[in-house]
Amino acid sequence: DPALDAESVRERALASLITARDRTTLLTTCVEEPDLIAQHSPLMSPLVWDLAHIGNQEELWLLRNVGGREAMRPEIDSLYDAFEHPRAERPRLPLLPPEEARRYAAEVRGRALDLLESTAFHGSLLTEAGFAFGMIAQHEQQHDETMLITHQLRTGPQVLTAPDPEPAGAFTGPAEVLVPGGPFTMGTSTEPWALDNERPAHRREVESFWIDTTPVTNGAYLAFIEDGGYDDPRWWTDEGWGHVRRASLTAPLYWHREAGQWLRRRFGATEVVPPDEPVLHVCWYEADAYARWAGRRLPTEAEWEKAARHDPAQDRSTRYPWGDDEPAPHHANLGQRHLRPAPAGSYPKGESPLGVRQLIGDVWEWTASDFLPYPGFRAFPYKEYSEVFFGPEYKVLRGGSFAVDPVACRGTFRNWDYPIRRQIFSGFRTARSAAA
Ligand code: AVJ
Ligand code: FE
Repeated sequence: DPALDAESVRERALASLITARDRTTLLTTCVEEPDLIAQHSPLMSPLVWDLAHIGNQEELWLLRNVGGREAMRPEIDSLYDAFEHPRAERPRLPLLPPEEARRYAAEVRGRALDLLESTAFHGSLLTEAGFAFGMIAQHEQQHDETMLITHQLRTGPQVLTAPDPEPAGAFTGPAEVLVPGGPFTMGTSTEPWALDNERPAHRREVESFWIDTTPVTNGAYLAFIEDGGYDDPRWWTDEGWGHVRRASLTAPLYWHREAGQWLRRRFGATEVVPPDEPVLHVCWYEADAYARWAGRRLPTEAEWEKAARHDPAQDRSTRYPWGDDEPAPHHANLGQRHLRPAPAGSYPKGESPLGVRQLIGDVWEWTASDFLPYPGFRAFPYKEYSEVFFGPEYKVLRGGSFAVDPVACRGTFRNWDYPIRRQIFSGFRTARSAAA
């Protein structure tokens, strides 16, 4: 029944937009005005920029492109165009003050919800199955993750709290899982809200490989540190070694050693580094060096996706490691429900058919792969979402972190960043080829 179908698209779009705005509101009301305007790191925008940029993208794609409306405030467009002003410059722009930014985003949202009521979800690629609404909900959630990164960079007392994940008890399963070689389907042509870089579905050949059952833990990473890993050029690529020396890296971001203990700062609190938790805030070079030290390597992006989506019993790729059902709290640590990764080995109900855990949620996982288009890629709806970033400067991350909302996370979702970045919620797992 197409009428019923349209109703469920409308409901999902509405629920996703509301969830995103609730999160945005929380992240931009838990600090006072000076903290919204300040730049907490040259790597990040002031929070008030993200807020108005969220509204501006929603106005651009929903009100103007889908709805055919005139620009509400054409004079502000260039301020919130991410390509016109690098992040470091944004605090010096004549940005809308917090109250005005909030009002603008709310006005756009009111009109977008009216438009949602009258939109037909067929007949145009942009509105097919509610794509533009889903894209905008994902965009807002991506900036909610960005804003959470800014909160973590910010110094000062704790303003965000959340319950901890359930304790897991030490993981006693096998350390690694064999993924059989052969072709599998990578990417998607059917996921309605998948973004352009996840498309189209295509066959990919992968040789047999072993992959870690869980992400690499703080405890395992500490063994690398204590073995002198940061001082030994054998484990690093030339570029990685240059970077680790120049930047004087000695441990993951936010860690420091005090009275013989490793401590970390997390959203304004200082705590002992928990050994069973997936390591967080490492750059690609650190992940790659650790893997080499462990006698292993990072998985390629295709290997990661095969581990996450290939179901040997059905001989097909599923949407998530646990199957096709939407993520629920028992599957994965997503949505800023917790403000940290869950211990390695958590979420047995979220494991893949082969038994790989925590592929979705907890930490973004660095892969060995550069960010490149799939065969048959077509930029949609704008080439600045993905196309302009394709190339060897960016490495792909997979799986999403605790900070990612389910709407912006699936087995096909691709993220990317520079190999030096570590303010993002990044960790990794390792692999090795099965052929001896
Ligand atoms: C996909 C996370 C790399 O934040 O730069 C937000 C997402 N694109 N606004 C980013 C995005 C446009 C993007 N990443
Ligand atoms: Fe954006």
